[in-house]
Amino acid sequence: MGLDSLPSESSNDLDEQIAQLMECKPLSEQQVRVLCEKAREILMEESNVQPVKSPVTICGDIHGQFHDLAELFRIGGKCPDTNYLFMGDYVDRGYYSVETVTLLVALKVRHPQRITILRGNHESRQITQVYGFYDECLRKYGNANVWKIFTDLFDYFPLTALVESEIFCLHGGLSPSIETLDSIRNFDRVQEVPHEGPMCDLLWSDPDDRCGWGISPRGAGYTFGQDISDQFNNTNNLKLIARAHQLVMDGFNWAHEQKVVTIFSAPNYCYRCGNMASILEVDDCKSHTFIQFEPAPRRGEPDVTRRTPDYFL
Ligand SMILES: [Mn+2]
Repeated sequence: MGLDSLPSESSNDLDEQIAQLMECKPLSEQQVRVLCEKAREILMEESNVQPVKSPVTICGDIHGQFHDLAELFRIGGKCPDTNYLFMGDYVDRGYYSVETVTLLVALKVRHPQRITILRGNHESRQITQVYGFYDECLRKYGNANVWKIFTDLFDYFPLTALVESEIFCLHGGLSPSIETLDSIRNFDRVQEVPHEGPMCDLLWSDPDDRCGWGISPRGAGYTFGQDISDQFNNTNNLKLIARAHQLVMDGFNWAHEQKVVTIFSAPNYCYRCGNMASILEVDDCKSHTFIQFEPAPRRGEPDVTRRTPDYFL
């Protein structure tokens, strides 16, 4: 083996860090700082509508459920053997937001062409101070530095992705201020998620059975009906909108005559909702397969209500 085929020192370090993170052990503050500087350089070059090629596996909310993310990789294949597109909400709610988001960012830095990580409404300074990530950083690091480093990085996460020019992927949904993908490409995303406006809507909106735009019960974003989805898909030559953001009991849920799908990848959400999780595999031929999965076993955390998935027997 020639010298030039040996892994560089930094990719070696990074592989060691990824191995450590896969064991659910957080990095040091200094390691997080260096990692996020590298991640920022990669993410700032990505588009607000980041192009993605198939095959790719599309995933929804994770919410700090680290062991279930590890399960997702066992079922869907390791990165970079499988290409991944994550649609946001890595942090808050679960107990391992630090390990979860650090692992995903480390994979992004190690395999930038193999994994796409979009921004969810929880990748925000304001939301993480209410729903757990801020407190978890304080608990695990003794200060808020790591929280500051990650929330500064979240400003650079792309807002949406476009798989093979036909599947539009984002965390929340559509916006009355956005008609075309080009208009999304044109705005400056590097900022805290605003309380209103197009960037807010992309991360907060939900599809609805009612036509037209509706007031969202969430207090941010809108609800949008099938007429809105049809119009947006026609204008932009899209076949499907894939989004996350809502708990769905089967892990995926079709809406708007299969022009919109919700994907949720946190099984037994908040360790008590009893839902399945799923991921969507889009293969070379652009055909779609949903893979459902149940919670990972947690050593030392007996749970008599959990069913053991077949693949563990
Ligand atoms: Mn969300």
